[in-house]
Amino acid sequence: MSFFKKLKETITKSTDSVTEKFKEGLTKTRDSFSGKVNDLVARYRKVDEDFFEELEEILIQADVGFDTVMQLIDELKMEVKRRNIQDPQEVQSVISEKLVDIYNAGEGQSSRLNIQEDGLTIILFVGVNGVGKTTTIGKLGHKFKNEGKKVLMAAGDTFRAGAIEQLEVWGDRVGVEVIKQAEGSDPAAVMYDAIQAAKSRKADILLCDTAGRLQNKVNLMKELEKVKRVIEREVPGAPHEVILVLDATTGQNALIQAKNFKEVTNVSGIVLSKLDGTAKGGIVLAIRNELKIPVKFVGLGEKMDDLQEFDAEKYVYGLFADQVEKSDD
Ligand SMILES: Nc1nc2c(ncn2[C@@H]2O[C@H](COP(=O)(O)OP(=O)(O)OP(=O)(O)O)[C@@H](O)[C@H]2O)c(=O)[nH]1
Ligand SMILES: [Mg+2]
Repeated sequence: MSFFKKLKETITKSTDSVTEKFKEGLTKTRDSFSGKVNDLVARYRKVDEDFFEELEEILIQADVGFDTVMQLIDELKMEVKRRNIQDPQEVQSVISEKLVDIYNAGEGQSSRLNIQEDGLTIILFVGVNGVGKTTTIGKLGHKFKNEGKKVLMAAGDTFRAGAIEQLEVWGDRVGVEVIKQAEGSDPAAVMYDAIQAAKSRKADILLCDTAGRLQNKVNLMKELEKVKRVIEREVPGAPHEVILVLDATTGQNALIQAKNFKEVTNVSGIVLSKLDGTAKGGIVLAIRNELKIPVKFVGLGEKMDDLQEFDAEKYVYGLFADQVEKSDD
């Protein structure tokens, strides 16, 4: 059975809202990337070296990342040989299968958040300015609240004007209390306060916002270190997650940011925001394959339910939805 057909069975049978979110959020990438792949397989009569070269180019343009593209092309060539595939049309399904394989091959790292069964879970959000930290915290607050958890937010961006208010707007919207101090105060002190509040209110989850920009990068990294130290000291084992937020629309630049943050702090997971805003959604694969950090959530829009747990099959379905739908005729 072709992989498209399998996907169709496992995914569209449960045409749930999450699958729809992926499909909708990946519209730009689907139109661009899958459109090109479609055009490619229509133009070629056999699967030859030129075919693979063009495919390589399409994948690079989709921001899949050079190393990952090379690996993917190698595996595709082997698979095409092994199955003796002659018809370029058939390769499409194999591409989608290999994309899922590459994603899932990532050494068993879980894409689930490390949530404590008992007691407080502290999640620290880091990333450069404008990537979507505060928005992601709002969306996650909404998600946890829907699951019946008691959530608090800590307004750790005391630097940027309006940052505290922005988090408060999210807090009001999703019904979560925000612990804050005045603009310009010490973010480590905000964290200390927030942890005491979380303990006394018996909160399940504390979501900690941080600044994306300070006077300079060194200051930013020092501040993050200090914030982290306070959290570690007040709650043994915390922070339970350090989530790096990356903006999918910045492409390969996101990979560079990730490498910089990885050097100074233990990033445990990535949230890739604004996947809906790019035609180059292949960046998910580059991040996974080249950084070895799991993408735990993807942002597929600006609304509170537009943050979804990353799922390689739903992602690939989003990329090839039209072909998958057609796959049994
Ligand atoms: N389309 C889209 N927009 C998003 C998504 N996530 C965040 N945004 C938008 O990106 C912009 C920046 O988001 P913020 O949450 O303020 O980013 P930040 O990292 O907190 O930025 P700083 O506080 O300046 O460090 C906002 O306009 C958000 O609405 C997403 O998944 N999709
Ligand atoms: Mg912010």
